[in-house]
Amino acid sequence: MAAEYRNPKTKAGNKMTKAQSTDIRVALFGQSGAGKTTFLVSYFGNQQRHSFEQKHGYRLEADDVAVGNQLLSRYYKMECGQFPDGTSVSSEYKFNLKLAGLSEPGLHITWVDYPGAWWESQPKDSAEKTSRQNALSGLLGCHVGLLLVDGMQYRRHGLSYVRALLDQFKSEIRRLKDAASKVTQRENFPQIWLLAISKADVLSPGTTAEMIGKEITMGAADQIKGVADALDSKQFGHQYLLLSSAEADGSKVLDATKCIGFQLLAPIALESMLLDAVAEARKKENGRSGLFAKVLDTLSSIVDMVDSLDDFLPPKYQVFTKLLKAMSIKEELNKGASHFREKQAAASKRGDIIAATASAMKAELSSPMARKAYFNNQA
Ligand SMILES: Nc1nc2c(ncn2[C@@H]2O[C@H](COP(=O)(O)OP(=O)(O)O)[C@@H](O)[C@H]2O)c(=O)[nH]1
Ligand SMILES: [Mg+2]
Repeated sequence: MAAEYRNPKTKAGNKMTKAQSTDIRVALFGQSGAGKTTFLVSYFGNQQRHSFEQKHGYRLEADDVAVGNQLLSRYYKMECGQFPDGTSVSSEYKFNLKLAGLSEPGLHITWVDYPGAWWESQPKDSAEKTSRQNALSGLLGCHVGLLLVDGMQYRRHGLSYVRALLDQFKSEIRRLKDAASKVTQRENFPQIWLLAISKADVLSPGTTAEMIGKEITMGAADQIKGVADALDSKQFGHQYLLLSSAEADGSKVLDATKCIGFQLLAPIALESMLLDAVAEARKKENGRSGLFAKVLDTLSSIVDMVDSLDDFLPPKYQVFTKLLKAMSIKEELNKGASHFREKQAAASKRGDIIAATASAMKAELSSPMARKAYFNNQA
């Protein structure tokens, strides 16, 4: 990984077209049946709704209209009680986050779905082998990895399920790394990881991400370390998120609009990138003045330091410099969501897309949903 950081002057942002700027790439992993397909359908379906925009001040649109329509028709089936049919192909889904009152998207979010069935079997023919290779190159370069922990299995089998899942995931990561080393010169797996408990609607009421996060951190410490080592990521196992795509009763959807955790993903990803940059700066400056690390560490007063911040961001984060800087201006999250939504509206009025996006993200992080559904055991 270190080699990637050696030339901080390479400003990836200069080469990017507008559409590619600030595209958060998230890799979605989970065994088959864990809820990936349903998640992607509901993620888009719920966040493109008019009532969502009214409340949150932004909405998602699909970058490709045809893909959006296809996801929507599956979402409307969910509204009629039906979970989407399974799929076994890997796909990329690109969404634009549109802030109310602004015509350009503030952020792009691309999901790379990696079929769980691929963990469990060898490619059945050369076509599948090729599509696995393509999926692999899509995974490389993702900023964030999300591993789904099936909430239903967790409720039934507890930690023994989690331990087995993590061991299986470790083996899959090792296989992927071997495959990646054959096609590219260096692997570039995400460094930031979230463990997401899917189907959170089936957990007993009152369950929080903190409760589950602490249980897994203690009860599966050895398996977490195994995956972290395989990924070469110190981050793995620190962040936990509750996700639910709908309220359901067995295989019937009761309410497709009752989802949990979705709107936290983009802000958590951005905040994690910022903290990752802090850690990187600290490593680099070890034994030197430590000025930049200190400045970043307080997450404050870096208003005039955009270019300097750039020097400390790994190239794949550099397109986010301005947005990360706006996110980092210290402002207590306990000011509450409505404070940040007002700031978002004011920024939109000025046409300041970066400030508006940062405020929209901070509103989510300071919401009651974040306190219930998100836990970082390092914070
Ligand atoms: N209660 C509940 N069940 C879910 C949820 N998401 C998925 N499921 C169930 O899990 C099954 C498998 O989900 P699917 O998205 O196809 O999993 P995938 O194989 O990971 O893509 C669905 O058919 C539903 O029965 C959820 O949010 N809540
Ligand atoms: Mg699926």
